[in-house]
Amino acid sequence: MPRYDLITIFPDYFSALDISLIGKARSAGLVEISVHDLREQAQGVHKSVDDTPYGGGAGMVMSPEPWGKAIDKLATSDEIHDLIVLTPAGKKFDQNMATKFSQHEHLIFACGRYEGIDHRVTEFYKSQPNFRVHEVSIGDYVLNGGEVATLVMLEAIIRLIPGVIGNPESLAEESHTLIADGESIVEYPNYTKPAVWRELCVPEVLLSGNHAAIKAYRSEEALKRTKNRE
Ligand code: 6GU
Repeated sequence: MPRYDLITIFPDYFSALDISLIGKARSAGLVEISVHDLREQAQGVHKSVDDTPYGGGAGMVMSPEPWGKAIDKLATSDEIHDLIVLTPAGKKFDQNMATKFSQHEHLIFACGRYEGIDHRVTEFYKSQPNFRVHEVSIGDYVLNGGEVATLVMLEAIIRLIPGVIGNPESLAEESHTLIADGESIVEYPNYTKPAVWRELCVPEVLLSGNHAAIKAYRSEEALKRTKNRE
């Protein structure tokens, strides 16, 4: 079963993982998620996890020592661990990345706060043979920390794990399904009953029962939507 370890100073963010599809996947034993409080690895009465930046500048930087301790506790020498460091400076997360991560057995999410984690943490784990390090961003905007980004990634990844979605056919038809060489297409528009709502009609072809015509119409609409997004 795939294992996901989350390291954060705000474990409460992850109560969302108890509900809906992810909550069900966890209780069904399809995935294992553990949340770890970084502060438990901090020293002293104040359990401080950050300090002022060398070289000066605004804000605080997360100290390497608590991170090293927290990550080491989750690792073994005979397995490969994918360490995902959440940072706005990382590689942009997309469906292709979600697919790859969904095939890995052990993901560790390092949720930094403030101005980020001391750079030596990524540098150190990149040098370790049992780690693959991925610096990931979920988009070109700044969040206060990696917690929400981790929730976004987990939602995209876990729904791809076999057995999590009841009808796997719905995965094949949805938006961002890869077609060729990294290209993806968004989904055609969907309609349900009633056939007329606020004087707006469902496209005739969808009521025709002509499956070939419906298929052609949907491909055309999907292509139009994909082009309009560029
Ligand atoms: Cl992963 N972290 C932060 N702090 N901000 C972000 C982000 C991550 N992705 C986009 N903005």
